[in-house]
Amino acid sequence: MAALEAIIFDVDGTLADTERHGHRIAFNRAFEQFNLDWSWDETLYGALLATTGGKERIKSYLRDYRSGETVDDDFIATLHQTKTRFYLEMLQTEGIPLRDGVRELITAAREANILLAIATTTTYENISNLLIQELGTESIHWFTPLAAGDIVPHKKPAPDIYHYVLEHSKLNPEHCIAIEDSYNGIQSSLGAGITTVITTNGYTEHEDFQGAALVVDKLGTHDNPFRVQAGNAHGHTHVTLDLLQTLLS
Ligand code: XBP
Ligand code: MG
Repeated sequence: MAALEAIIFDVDGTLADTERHGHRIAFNRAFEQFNLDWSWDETLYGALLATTGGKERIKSYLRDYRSGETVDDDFIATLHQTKTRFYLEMLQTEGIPLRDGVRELITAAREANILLAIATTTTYENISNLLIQELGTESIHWFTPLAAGDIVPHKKPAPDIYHYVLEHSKLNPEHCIAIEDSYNGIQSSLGAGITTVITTNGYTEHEDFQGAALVVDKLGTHDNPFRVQAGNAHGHTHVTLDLLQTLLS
């Protein structure tokens, strides 16, 4: 039996529901700021999520929906910096809460000396500020490494970001569990050989999660149990360290 040594969390859609009312709004505010007549409604944004990474998402939008319009990479980078500024402003003024059960699982892992790490496509400041806002200033040091954004050449679904985490923590994938919310996320974690639990959200609930150890609608808590969408929860009502250990065995 492989002992559970680490939990590696995705961020967007997993730790918090950041996409629909967070990133999407920030992109639209940036487009307005630059007087662009681009507007991403909730449905269009769902389709655009097929591409991970904000700069990459803007490029795929131009390619697929605005043929004939060309902008250079420097402009996209500037536009994206503005989007990040709006996103951070939203985090500070409105806040984006952690999903049900996230705080409890992180607390339990810390008490049991299970290593915590982050493997995300989003910009570093987006995750560091979310953590500070929701879990306090010290919490950015709880995750080693906190791997984010352009730190690797290829974003999810490539496995690079999980390989980075494994390399930097000197962990063997057999002892890790990844928690993800999307098709692109699980392609990335499974690509690095890591057992993966999926916690779905409105944008991802109908995606293909072939290969997941378990698919649930939230991590859940004792009082707010998850709904199992695929896999065997072994009698558990929410995601606990015991359940994660059982899924590794
Ligand atoms: C998350 C993303 C991110 C955010 C935007 O993917 O794709 O791009 O939507 O973040 P995952 P940035 O949850 O699979 O890591 O604009 O900072 O890139
Ligand atoms: Mg995600």
